[in-house]
Amino acid sequence: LPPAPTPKKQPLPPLQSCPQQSPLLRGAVALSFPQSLSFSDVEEENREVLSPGGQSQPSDCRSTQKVAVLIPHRNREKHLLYLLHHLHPFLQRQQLHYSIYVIHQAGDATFNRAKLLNVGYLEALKDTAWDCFIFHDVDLVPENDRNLYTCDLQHPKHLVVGRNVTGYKLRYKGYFGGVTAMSREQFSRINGFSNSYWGWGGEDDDLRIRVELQKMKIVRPPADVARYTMVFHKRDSGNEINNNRMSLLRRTSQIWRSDGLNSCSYTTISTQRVPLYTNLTVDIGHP
Ligand code: UD2
Ligand code: MN
Repeated sequence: LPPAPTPKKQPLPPLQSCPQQSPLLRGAVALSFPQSLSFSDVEEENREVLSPGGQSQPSDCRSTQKVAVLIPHRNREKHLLYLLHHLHPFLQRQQLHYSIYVIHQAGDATFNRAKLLNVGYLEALKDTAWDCFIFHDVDLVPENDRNLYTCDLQHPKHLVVGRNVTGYKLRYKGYFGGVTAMSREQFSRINGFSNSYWGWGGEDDDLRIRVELQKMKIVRPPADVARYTMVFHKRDSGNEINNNRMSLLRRTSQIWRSDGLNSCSYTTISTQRVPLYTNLTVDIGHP
């Protein structure tokens, strides 16, 4: 008998780009925060779609951007749970190729949100050449899936116009806190965040100054879309108000070139690829 012909592997046709507007969007959705929700419930909800480390991509089209969501974290497990519960389906409805990174500050030295986000950017790029980064507070849950978690390639984007706790009004002109989206290139152009803001406040204004120094503008989605629910919390211990922030802010234009991504020193203690996210536990030092 002649040898059986080896079956030729049919090459898969290249995936088409996803449509400009995802057909899965629902607009404003009612958010729920069930008391009894657990991490295994949320894992179960997403079992079919997630790869380890909280990564997903649409199965039938190619996402226009690859997006890394970076969440600075310490001691806010319940907030993290609610955010993951809402964010995974939200990002999937937007047909994004994405991954969620939680950057966990080890130890009990003063918290440093901005430095953790720099670490997240540097570490996430070791996995994939992400196009777009979403810098995301753990306690803010987006209310409307037309608030797209993609980057504007011209200008940094501020995604939080309004929050339930402030009557859905922009806090002040130039406000740039909470959730922001910057392309890989935009963030590297401004040398990332400052590493020098220990404790609460100022780091978001510093980021705005860096953006303005590069002659970029801050763009925002329409107010009826850029709405968030902030899960109630008090000021954390270990994140006391930074009384030094005003004097730091006066020096941003002189020091941004040498204080940022290029001076961010830290030690990675562990990288865990759990089902819902990649957890980076890092020692970022102290003030
Ligand atoms: C505002 C900004 C926030 C940041 C902060 C000042 C909004 C919606 N948010 O948040 O982006 O500029 O002021 O630094 O305007 N965190 C922990 N554990 C801690 C402390 C902080 O995980 O012990 C993380 C967590 O992701 C939290 C974020 O840091 O959401 C900001 O801290 P916050 O929520 O206490 O500050 P808030 O709500 O005034
Ligand atoms: Mn908050």
